[in-house]
Amino acid sequence: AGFTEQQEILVKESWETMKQNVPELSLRFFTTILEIAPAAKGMFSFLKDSDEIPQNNPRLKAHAVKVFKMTCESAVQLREKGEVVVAENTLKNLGSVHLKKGVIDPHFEVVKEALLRTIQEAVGEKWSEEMKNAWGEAYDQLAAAIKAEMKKEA
Ligand code: HEM
Ligand code: ISQ
Repeated sequence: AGFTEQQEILVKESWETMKQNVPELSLRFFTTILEIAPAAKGMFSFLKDSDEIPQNNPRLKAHAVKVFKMTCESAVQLREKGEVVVAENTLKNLGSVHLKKGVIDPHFEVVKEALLRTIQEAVGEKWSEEMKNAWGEAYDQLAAAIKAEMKKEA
């Protein structure tokens, strides 16, 4: 059973709510990634030289939002086409950036877990198993595309 309209709606609606609070959302996302994998800190250029996660850092916010937006777009494509298609240039860039930074497969599980926990906190009572599966599936398919590109370039 492919990605359903209901799943797409769950992803889109929760993102509409979450994006009204980008500063807090991006900070939570990042904090959670580092809680799960403290060693990931050194990978991010905007964190390297600070003791704590910088509040209100525009680059951090922009990056975090991109990850959410791309996962959201991935959900739309899954429903429309049954697969995730990332624009060729974007995918190439993502592949090479992540490869260069030393990202490996298990890191994708860390980011997934952090993404889901951040959403859970943000939406509160609206959180459900269905919402978790919808975001999780959209993320997994997007991650698979990036991983495949990384392998092509390695
Ligand atoms: C950079 C998205 C997974 C670590 C980026 C950028 C995007 C992005 C859009 C900016 C690329 C650019 O600068 O042109 C995603 C998405 C992911 C994902 C959509 C999963 C579906 C991961 C994972 C890690 C990671 C698993 C490992 C912890 C990084 C790092 C950078 C980066 C270190 C460079 C940040 C810097 O400029 O210092 N990612 N990413 N990403 N990502 Fe990811
Ligand atoms: C880049 N790639 C994956 C996850 C991220 C989280 C916050 C900021 C940038 C990111």
